[in-house]
Amino acid sequence: MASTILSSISDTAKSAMGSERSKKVQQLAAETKDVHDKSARITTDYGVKQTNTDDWLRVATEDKTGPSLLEDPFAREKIHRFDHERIPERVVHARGSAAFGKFTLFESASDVTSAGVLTDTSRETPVFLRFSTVLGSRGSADTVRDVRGFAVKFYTDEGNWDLVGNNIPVFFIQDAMKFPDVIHAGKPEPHNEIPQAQSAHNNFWDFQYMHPEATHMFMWAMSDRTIPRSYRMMQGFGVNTFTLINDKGERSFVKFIFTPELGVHSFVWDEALKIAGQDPDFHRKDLWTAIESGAFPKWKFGIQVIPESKENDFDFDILDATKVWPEELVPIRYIGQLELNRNPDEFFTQTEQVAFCTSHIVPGIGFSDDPLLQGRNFSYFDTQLSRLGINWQELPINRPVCPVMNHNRDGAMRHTITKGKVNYWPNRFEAAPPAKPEEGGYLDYPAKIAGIKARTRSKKFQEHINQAELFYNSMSPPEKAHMTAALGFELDHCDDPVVYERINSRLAEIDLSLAQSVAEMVGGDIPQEQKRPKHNQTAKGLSQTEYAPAEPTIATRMVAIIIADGYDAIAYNGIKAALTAAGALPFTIGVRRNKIWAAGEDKNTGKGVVPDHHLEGMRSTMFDSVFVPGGAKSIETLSKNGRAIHWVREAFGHLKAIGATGEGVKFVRDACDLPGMSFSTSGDVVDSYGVVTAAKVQPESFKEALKMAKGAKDFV
Ligand code: HDD
Repeated sequence: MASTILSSISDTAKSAMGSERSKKVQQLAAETKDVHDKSARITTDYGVKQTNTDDWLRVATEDKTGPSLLEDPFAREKIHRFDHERIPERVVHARGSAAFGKFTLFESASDVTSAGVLTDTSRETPVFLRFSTVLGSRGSADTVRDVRGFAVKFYTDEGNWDLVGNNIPVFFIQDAMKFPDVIHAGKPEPHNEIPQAQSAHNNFWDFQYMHPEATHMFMWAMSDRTIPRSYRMMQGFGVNTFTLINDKGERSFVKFIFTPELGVHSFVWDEALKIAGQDPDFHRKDLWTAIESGAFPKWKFGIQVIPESKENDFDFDILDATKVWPEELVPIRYIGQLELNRNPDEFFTQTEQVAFCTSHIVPGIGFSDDPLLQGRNFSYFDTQLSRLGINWQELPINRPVCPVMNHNRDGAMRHTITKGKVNYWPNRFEAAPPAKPEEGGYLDYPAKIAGIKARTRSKKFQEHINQAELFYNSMSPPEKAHMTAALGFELDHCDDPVVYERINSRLAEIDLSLAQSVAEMVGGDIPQEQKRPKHNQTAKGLSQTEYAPAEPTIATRMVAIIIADGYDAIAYNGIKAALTAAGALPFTIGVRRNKIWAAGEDKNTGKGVVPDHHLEGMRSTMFDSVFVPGGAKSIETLSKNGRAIHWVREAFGHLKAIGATGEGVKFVRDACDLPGMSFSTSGDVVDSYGVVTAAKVQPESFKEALKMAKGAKDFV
């Protein structure tokens, strides 16, 4: 599908993309070669032009092919390079896709931090953002139920700041030392390497039960957040507690949040399941094509700040990564915007080789004693060694845009050549001294520490269920229904009764009716009592229904217009033009990909329409909406086509906006005529459950229904 969208990109969008040349993009340009350069010729890696790269040098006669010669340096180099192409994939978050962009501020946070990137409103800080799934390997599918990574590298004037977050604000564990356990339990099981990219298996759920601290996070994992419609429609959270230090040397605790301009939207589970097979690259393509077409995704950037003096004012520990800071207690202050506006030039050297480290912070930002963050600060740095080698920070994508100078030297694949007679400090030349604070040197906050050396966590780290209940209570009824179904699906894939029975009992600590519904579905004793008194509180900002965009929009939404010979050209062209004008992406789906002819169109003089796809090549799951224009002959053909009927029925089942005109109205009604379903037929426009049909084209009503696509989904 990507290629079709790309071919329709306007020149304006292309030139807008070309103009996005941040400091980082310019730096990379100097390192970039263009394979399409007409003067380029194939050379060996050592620069010798080659005349033949297809035939190994061998001893041969006209009628006999003799042995290949080991002496052929060209053949050996080519095979040798190929043999070593792979590097270890990331041990988690192996599958991802990324883009370049910029970060700008509309409000300075100088009251709480001295960091230039968070105070200088005139700056444009280049960023590289990598999205990922967690559990699957590099070749797994995009739309599986999983947490999504949201890792941002800010190339600031004071050095790289890496904010390595997720699309969920909490985590499974409190202490980094448990990370290998939680990941081993989630990844394919060790004896048979099954299942791939799934949390629906015994070991994952066994771990969840054994670690009550994971309860809050597994409730998020069972929510719609883990089946996002698009990377462009997810929030991003730094998760861990960091600190900010201002010019006066005052310190506060902080959490970082990104909220998408397009709102937070998800698939329904059946769509996600099907797309995983139908188009495993769905999210990757979605991001790529949105950026290529000039529809740059944007997020508001916010901070939640707690002054040091209030550190102990909460009934949870603010350093516990399994807890959110409810917005009623700590409001989000939105101060900036992140925009993605440029796709990478090459996947491996950029998206694969980018390496993030939570330990990479810049002056004005600090760590906290969050025990998960402390361990992460060791792990990321360490993992890059096995993935990329000791000089990984010299790789183009990882290099800062500000000067780098120090006395670190050598190591495999060192690129930088540092001139001079000394490689240590202090030295007799005073060469490359440390920076003074007034020169922008990083100042460690002089925190007072006292305690007993022990393997323990503080008392407030012991409570695990309050926020799990808070999250569940805060869901809308459809979101609760989706969570119940998600738990039903996941535990159905666990065949060890002890696993699902224990989870049923854990759920009874959160909400008895949830536990009962799940137990009913998955088996085991039905819990009979609420195992912990409920607090019945809710908090804002947890339900994704709260993140509808301020201005509802259909921009970048994909609409399939289904036609066969004899379609109504006025209705077809009308809806296509209206959708395009509103920034949506209409696609023509024909009964074949060869030309389709409109009603009354003369095949000798007419142009016909070449559809983007045919009905068997795509599925309704890949679109946000389906539209069927009238035309007696077209509808007669479609009515006899099982796949066409399935398209509409399936879109209806997935609660998508469906539109039709003229004869298409009856076709849609018949296809959607499910038991218990009724349509209001008053007036011209029929509008029920997101289905809009009209005798004539009614683009406005259809667009409204499409804007409400998520609203329609809320009827489940
Ligand atoms: Fe992690 C990768 C996010 C806890 C150890 N993590 C990784 C990536 C993201 C996160 C988005 C992919 C980065 C990329 O695109 O290259 N991780 C998180 C979040 C966590 C978290 C939000 C909880 C707050 N991680 C965590 C812990 C540890 C790790 C506690 C180890 C103690 N994470 C890693 C890693 C990875 C990684 C093994 C694999 C590849 C990499 O680092 O660069 O070191």
